[in-house]
Order: sequence, then structure tokens, then C-alpha cells
Amino acid sequence: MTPAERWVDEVARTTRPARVVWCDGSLAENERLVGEMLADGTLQKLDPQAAPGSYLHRSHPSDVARTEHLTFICSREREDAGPTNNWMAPAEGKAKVAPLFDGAMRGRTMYVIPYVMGPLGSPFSKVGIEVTDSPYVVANMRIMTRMGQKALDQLAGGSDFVPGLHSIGDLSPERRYILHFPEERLIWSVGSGYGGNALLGKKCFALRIASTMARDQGWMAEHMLILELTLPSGEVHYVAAAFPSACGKTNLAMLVAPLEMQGYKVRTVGDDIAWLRPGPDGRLWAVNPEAGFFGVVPGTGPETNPNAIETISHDTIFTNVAVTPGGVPWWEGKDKHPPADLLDWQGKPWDRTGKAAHPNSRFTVSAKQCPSMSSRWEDPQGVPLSAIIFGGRRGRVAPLVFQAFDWDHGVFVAATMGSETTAAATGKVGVVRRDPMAMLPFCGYNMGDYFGHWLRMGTAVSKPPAIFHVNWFRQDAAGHFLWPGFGQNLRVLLWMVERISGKGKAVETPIGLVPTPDALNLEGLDLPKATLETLLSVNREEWADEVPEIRAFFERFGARLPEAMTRSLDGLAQRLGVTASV
Ligand code: GTP
Ligand code: SPV
Ligand code: MN
Repeated sequence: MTPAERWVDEVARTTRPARVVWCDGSLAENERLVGEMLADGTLQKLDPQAAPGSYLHRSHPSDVARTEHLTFICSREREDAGPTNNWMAPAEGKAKVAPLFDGAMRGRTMYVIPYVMGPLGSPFSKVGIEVTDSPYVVANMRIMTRMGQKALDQLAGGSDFVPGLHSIGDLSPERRYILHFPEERLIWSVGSGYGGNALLGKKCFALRIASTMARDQGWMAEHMLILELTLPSGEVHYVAAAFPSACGKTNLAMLVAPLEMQGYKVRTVGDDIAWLRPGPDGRLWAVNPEAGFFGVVPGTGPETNPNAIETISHDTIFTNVAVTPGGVPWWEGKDKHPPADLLDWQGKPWDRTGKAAHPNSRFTVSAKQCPSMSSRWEDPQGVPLSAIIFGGRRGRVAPLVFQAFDWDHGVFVAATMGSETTAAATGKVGVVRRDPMAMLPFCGYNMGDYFGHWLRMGTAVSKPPAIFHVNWFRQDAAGHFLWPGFGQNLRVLLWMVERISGKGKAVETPIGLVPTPDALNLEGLDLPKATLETLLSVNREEWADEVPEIRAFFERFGARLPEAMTRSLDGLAQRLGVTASV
């Protein structure tokens, strides 16, 4: 028996399935699973004209988003999980959750999903094995990862894989746990069939477990899109960007350049996760470990994201969207005219008051269907980064864009970024919280140590990427977005590239370098001068109010906070003219 077979055997002895199926990832296998899911109502076939090859899945109404309060890092020491993670001792976690797996698959099929995160054959790729009783998870993993025989081939009978045990259990939030054992590189997830809770290759492995591997091995696992920007001169830049969940990564990665006629071109490398490592040339190189997109549906329309619309026009799994009785999917932002007789995301006649699609409804689709994929998206070496962007969703305070003074300041900016919560996780929406590097829910270890790792990585490369911060979501007093966003975000990317080449004009403010109003290329864009001024304004009082809040956030890390971070905060306080202590 191989180590993988031994582990699967052991799992089957506790979960007691009627049968064990090793998934090969083939089309035939997928068709068989889809057939079974259509028969038992897990999937519903969508209209073959409007959405060929596509299906609707309605999840349990209490299981529609990641549940951060039920997600735990089970390191031996509480300190190693840090103040921002929920913690249980490994033995306690296992004692608590093992009974939920006990006989959980009785009478049902246990699927074994071998999968690769990262391009096949890349030295940076990693193998995972997920065991699950959910055929919906199998169908999603087949799209999101390189799954099946190719993963077993890469594993070659060895033991270098991350095991992930998943059961939907009884779907009760009372008995839902997503546990990570970073020292053992092991994942246990029970009680949820939803995306990030259940597709264990994604947030559990490629971010939480991978971030601990990366810390130990000198690389980084980040919640980032990767895009390729080509200029009319033919010059190419790769840019990674970390925005919190449902804050615009997919949309920026698939951006259609409004100036494409002039030779500006954006192509997609990844939309959610990036694995970064120092290259032999002193640059930071990025790989997208995923093979598909698990993207936010609402807001996806022909005007906002035409590439996504084309991508999801066929062979897509929709989760929790609305649908016509004839099977045409619909969601807020698809078009302005919801069809008559719409069924909402729970399958009830839509009364036109609330949302028809769930705000966190998602599409699962292969990257191969996306017309904007870069020719290098599966490059086994990855792509070299010119810039890293951080960003949040802030109705106020944060300007459209600013540049950090240097790497260490950039790490400070990223570590202190604030963003309004979204429907991607359960809980209140629209509350500003600190979400360092957009990794608050995804860092597998103490974030104080994580900041230290970021600082060290800056010295591990002789040519570190420039660091920027953006905010597409600033609002006027009436709550309207001031910046058109989406494709127009290209203009901000162009300023960044000009900064990198030493040309772009900027003014120094206490928080960083902000473009002068004439430094942005706004050709063909009808943006009132006063709006631009507001977008680029840095209000000292508002920023001064952030200082004590950031200080309180930092204090939570105690001695695990690198000194450079305190120095950066003192620097900010000084530039703002506020006293350094609370
Ligand atoms: P996760 O998959 O949860 O990690 O999210 P993401 O960061 O990929 O977010 P996504 O691109 O799916 O965007 C989330 C929501 O923000 C969608 O409803 C988008 O329509 C909206 N959005 C994205 N970019 C912009 C923008 O530039 N301006 C505005 N106003 N909305 C945007
Ligand atoms: C996110 O919440 O950041 C997502 C969706 O990308 S999930 O896979 O559920 O984490
Ligand atoms: Mn995400």
C-alpha cells in the first residue's frame, strides 16, 4: 500500500462508507456524477440554449459562505495561531471533531480526490488528497484543480501530499468545524458543503496550510490575483493584487482595457491565490495554483466584466443564483431587467423585494474557458512581478491609489489595511475591519510572524516589486461610487507602471505617494475635476483617527510584532502630526 492508500483506508475505517471511489477526473466520471446529482436534486440542469452544459446547485440556506468563527488553526501552541485566528490544541480539535466523522459516510460513497495545486510538472506545484462524501465537491474540485490520475502520477506513490478529510455531516452550523493542523499539514472539515469550507485545495490548503509551508521554506502563499499588462511599446508587466473577499480580484484580473485600441492589453494569470517565490534573477515570481475560478456572480455583467460573462456562458456550475422556471440563470447585475416568474436562490418565487440571487452566489468554471487568459498562465516557472497592489473596500478615508515609500513601508500599509466586510463570509456586512494583506481569514499562523516573513522576503529579492494601495470603492455623501471602476481601473495600473519606470508624477502625503491630478491618463473618461480631487484626497483628520486603532490592533500581537512595524506606525503618526502614544 502507498502512504495515500494507507491514509484513505484509515479514514474509511472511521467514516464507514458503503463504497470508496478513487476519482480519475475523466469526462465519463464527471458525467456519471452529474447524472446522480441531477437524479437526487443536488444539481438542476440549466437551459441548454441560455447556459449550455451548465448546472444550478442550491446549497443549504445556512451554508452559503465561509464561516470564519468555525475555522480553527490547531497548532500545538496557541501563540503560533496568533491573536487573529481561532485556536484549538490539536488533541482537543481531534477529540471534538472525530465523533462527527465517526460513521458519517455510512451507506454512502466516499470519493477520493487526488489533486495538484499549481501547473502540472512545475517544481512549485503540490499534491493534495481530499476525501469527501459530496459529489458536488468532486465536480467543483475537477474544475478548480488538476485532479485525478495526473495527481497520482505526480505523487508517484510517495508521501508528499496534504491530506484533507471532508464530510458534509448534517450541514448544521452547530456541528461545523474547519480545522487545520499546520504542523501535521492536515485538514479536517465537517458540516459544510460550501466553497472555501469544502473545496479543501483552495483556502484550506493553498492559503492556510501553504502559508505555513511558505514561512518554513522561504516563499509566500497569498490571497492575490495575478495579471499581465502589455503596453503599446510591447513592454510587459506582471502585477499581483491582494483584495479581501468580494473586493474585486476577479474583476481586475479579467479587466478589458478601455484603451485596447492604442495597444494596452490586460490578460489573466490568476484571480484568487498566488504562490510567490524569489527567482534567481532577484525578482519575485508568481504562480497561480488553481485551474479555475470560484467567482462572485452578482455584479458580473457585460459592462462590468465581459470576459467573465463569456467564460461562464457554458459548462459552468452556478451556486445559489436565481433561475427562471425554464432554467435561465439570473442575478443582480446580469442585466437591468429581471425576467418574470423568477425563482430566488432558494427556489421560491421571487417577490422582487430582497435579492434574487444570494449576494455570495458563485460560479465555478475552468480557466480554459476564459478568453483573457495569458499565454503564460500555466508557465511552470510562474511570472516575474513588477508590482504588488493591496486594496480594500472603503467608502471613505482611503484614496483611489497611493504608492508606499519602500518595501518595509509597503508591508506596513498592507498590514494595516482596512476593508468593509462582505457577504463572502457569514456575519455582518459593511463593517470596517483590519484585514492585513487580505489574509486575515487565511493566514495559517501568527500574523505577527507573518509580517516578519513579509519583511524578510523584501530582503530575499534584490529587485522587490513596488507596492501600491488602491480603493475602488470610495463613495459620495449619497453612497454612490465616485470611481467608475472595472475596466477604468486600467488607468490606475498605468500610473503604477509609470512610477516603476521613474516617470509618473506624485505628491508626497503622510500615507504615501499619491498621483498628481494630471498624472492619471483619463483620456476618454468623463470624470469631473472635483470628483478626481476627492478621489485623490488624503484627509489628515480621518487618517489621524486610524492611528490609535492601528496601534490597538498591533498591540494584540505583543512581542510577535516586528519592531519595523511599530517604527512605521510612529512614522505615520509623526507625518500626520499626532502624538505617538494612545
Ligand atoms: P473573492 O472571490 O471572494 O476572493 O472575491 P474577489 O476579490 O475576486 O471579488 P470580485 O472581483 O468577484 O468582486 C466582488 C464584487 O465587487 C462584485 O460584485 C463586483 O462586481 C464588485 N466590483 C469588482 N470590481 C469593482 C470595481 O472596480 N468597482 C466597483 N464599484 N465594484 C467592483
Ligand atoms: C473568498 O471568500 O475569498 C473566496 C470564496 O474566494 S471561498 O472559496 O469560499 O473562500
Ligand atoms: Mn478569495
